[in-house]
Amino acid sequence: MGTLCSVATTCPFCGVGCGMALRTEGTRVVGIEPLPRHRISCGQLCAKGYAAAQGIDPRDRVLRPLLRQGGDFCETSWDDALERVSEALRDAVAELGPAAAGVISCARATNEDNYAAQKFARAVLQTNNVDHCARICHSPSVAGLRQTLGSGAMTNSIDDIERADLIVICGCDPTENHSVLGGRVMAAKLRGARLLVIDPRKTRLARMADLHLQLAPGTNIALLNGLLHIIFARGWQNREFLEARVDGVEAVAEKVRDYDPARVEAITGVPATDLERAARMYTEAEAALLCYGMGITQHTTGTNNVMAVSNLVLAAGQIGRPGTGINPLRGQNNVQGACDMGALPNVYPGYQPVADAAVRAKFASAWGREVASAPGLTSLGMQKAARDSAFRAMIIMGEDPVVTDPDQNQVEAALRALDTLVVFELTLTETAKLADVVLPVASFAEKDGTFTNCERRVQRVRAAVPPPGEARPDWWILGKLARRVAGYEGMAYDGAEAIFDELTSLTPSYSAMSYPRIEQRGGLQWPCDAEHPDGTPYLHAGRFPIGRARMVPLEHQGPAERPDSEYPLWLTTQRLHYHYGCGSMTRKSPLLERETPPGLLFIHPDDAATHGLVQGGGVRVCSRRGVVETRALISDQVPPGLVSMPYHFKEAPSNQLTNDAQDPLTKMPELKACAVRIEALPAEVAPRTRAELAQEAAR
Ligand SMILES: Nc1nc2c(c(=O)[nH]1)N[C@H]1C(S)=C(S)[C@@H](COP(=O)(O)OP(=O)(O)OC[C@H]3O[C@@H](n4cnc5c(=O)[nH]c(N)nc54)[C@H](O)[C@@H]3O)O[C@H]1N2
Ligand SMILES: Nc1nc2c(c(=O)[nH]1)N[C@H]1C(S)=C(S)[C@@H](COP(=O)(O)OP(=O)(O)OC[C@H]3O[C@@H](n4cnc5c(=O)[nH]c(N)nc54)[C@H](O)[C@@H]3O)O[C@H]1N2
Ligand code: SF4
Ligand SMILES: [Mo]
Repeated sequence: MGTLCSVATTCPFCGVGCGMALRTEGTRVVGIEPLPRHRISCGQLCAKGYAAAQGIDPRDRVLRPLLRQGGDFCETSWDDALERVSEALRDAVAELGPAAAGVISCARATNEDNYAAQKFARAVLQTNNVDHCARICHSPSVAGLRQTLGSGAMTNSIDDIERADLIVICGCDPTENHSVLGGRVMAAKLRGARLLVIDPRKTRLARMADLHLQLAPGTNIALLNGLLHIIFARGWQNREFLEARVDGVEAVAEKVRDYDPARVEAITGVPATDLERAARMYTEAEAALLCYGMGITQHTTGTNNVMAVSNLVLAAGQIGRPGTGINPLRGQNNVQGACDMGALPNVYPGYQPVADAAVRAKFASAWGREVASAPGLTSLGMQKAARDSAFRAMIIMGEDPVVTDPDQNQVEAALRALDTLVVFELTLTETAKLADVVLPVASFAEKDGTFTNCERRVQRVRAAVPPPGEARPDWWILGKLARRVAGYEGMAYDGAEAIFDELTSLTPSYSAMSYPRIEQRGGLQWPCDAEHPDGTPYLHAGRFPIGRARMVPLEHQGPAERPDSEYPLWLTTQRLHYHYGCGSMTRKSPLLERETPPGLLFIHPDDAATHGLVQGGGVRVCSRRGVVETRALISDQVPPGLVSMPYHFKEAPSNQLTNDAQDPLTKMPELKACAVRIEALPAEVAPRTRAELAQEAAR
């Protein structure tokens, strides 16, 4: 028996960033313990955190580089695999230019890995084709809040939940998805804070709330304009704040005149009296903390939805103080960091624009390589270009788009159309199964680095055990490829800290950070620079990064696809507490796996009765794009006319059905609203999995 050790690190699942200790025995992680003195989690973890060791168990991992041979994979050496990948990348670029290759980075990996991914795309492939899952997550927050406030991150800190007398939860479900943060919201409510929830579903917090505005899916702008209508009509706006710090107030006041409570009730289904109560609660609060999530961003109007939330926050002046703010709850453990590191097609690290020639010159000189000036393609843009034969080689560093991107059949068609698909993964996901080369990567427990949580806090990740088999950190692989593809030695790092030191020198908001300082301070929140050496717990205290904030007049538009006679129900998609993303890690835990069936459809009792569905009965769900069979979960969590599916289950993938119609500015697809029809399966027929349905279709 090896000696038991304990290594402090950060949870690899959601953006709360709980602290955990990995208990190791020899070269294995044998258990997870909470850290009682951790800055955020204070000794708590949710069920996923406790199951993290099972998610990375070596028995289920890719251990050696794999090469496709016909329908199978065979193991090969690193030397051979790296040579194949570099050859494919060189060929794609030689044939069609740098725009024919690209990298999908990973919001689950470290800042050091993400910095390396965008540097590889920009300095080695010389393209801005680099993107990651923020595209289909909070890209509208990055774009919308940059326009209105100058920064797209959470303005306040998780601790501010305790400083608010009103908490507004709009289009997010934190007890399930940011569980330790959600627990603090419940505690705040129990000690007397008021709670306002805006969500089409009756979430756990909606049931506890002082007021729940149960709006129809995709009617956010109408609802928020309706609240502003009341606020301006009653003179409840924060005049002093608006005069001192905000532009564009008049145009918005003018626009929202059209959104009287009766009209807004007709569009959203929310009673006019509740709108009035909500407007009063929000403007009367001493300190109102607003959190929002995917219910706001995952729409074809995502960026406008975000700006509509921002209008409300500014009108009430609920920003720039402790206990207030506009807080997009960033989802993945390191999605804030992946954005900060510039794993996006239009910005370098620290949101320095690709369009700015001085910025390009700064990076070209720091890296000693020419860089591309054209903005790159987004993740779905690269897929589209692949289907159009204009894009040839893709590296996917730890995402599972076959399960997690909208319109699964189109995603598969794009990945099959590539000359070469390279996937860096822990396990053989549905996406990895389509790859030409799979490269084994080290998990969070097997590498050093940092994650940036949702409140902009950069925290340490520490290697507790060696990677299993021949797995290596993502940055190591990219460094080796850089040498082979372009003879570039500028990525031959000897460890994660060297990368961190390089990235802080080029990312102004990280400039006063270092591993020792992060260690000393229990994490550092950006901006952390000469002016704020100890970091910044809340943003926009005296001024906005753009000087004065902007309010923007917006018109309600509604989802791209709506129910009709053929597809009469709304479908929305959601998460479940016990599973994470594509499920590739959480579904390896028998403890988590026993908590849910492998796929389900939430449906209201009235709709279930109309369709002859019984509790747990099989149901077929069809949209214009695909078919799924699963089991019904009859519940008043959803209102009549709306059904909801989680997206974690490859057996019953909701992304067979979803619509990839996109927000014009950010290319965010409409994952939260499309039209479906359902039919009950006969009692003796079990739902078929996606693989079974596909086999039958192929016959
Ligand atoms: N257990 C678990 N936790 C996770 C994840 C996971 O997969 N599993 N994923 C992580 C990631 S990547 C993310 S981004 C976060 C996401 O966390 P959340 O933002 O909480 O994500 P969702 O559950 O997808 O959607 C939130 C809510 O939006 C509501 N909604 C749908 N349409 C509308 C609308 O038009 N208006 C409004 N106001 N609300 C609407 C839904 O009913 C749902 O309750 O969670 C993170 N945490
Ligand atoms: N219908 C519907 N679809 C959705 C959503 C929705 O609400 N509804 N939400 C969307 C959102 S918000 C998001 S963020 C996406 C998430 O979509 P994905 O990013 O595809 O989801 P994850 O499950 O987080 O997949 C990450 C993969 O990274 C691997 N991984 C973990 N750590 C590392 C590492 O260090 N290096 C590497 N190379 N790999 C690693 C894991 O094994 C896992 O397979 O899904 C989106 N899809
Ligand atoms: S709340 Fe998020 S960070 Fe905390 S343990 Fe759960 S999954 Fe991990
Ligand atoms: Mo996300």
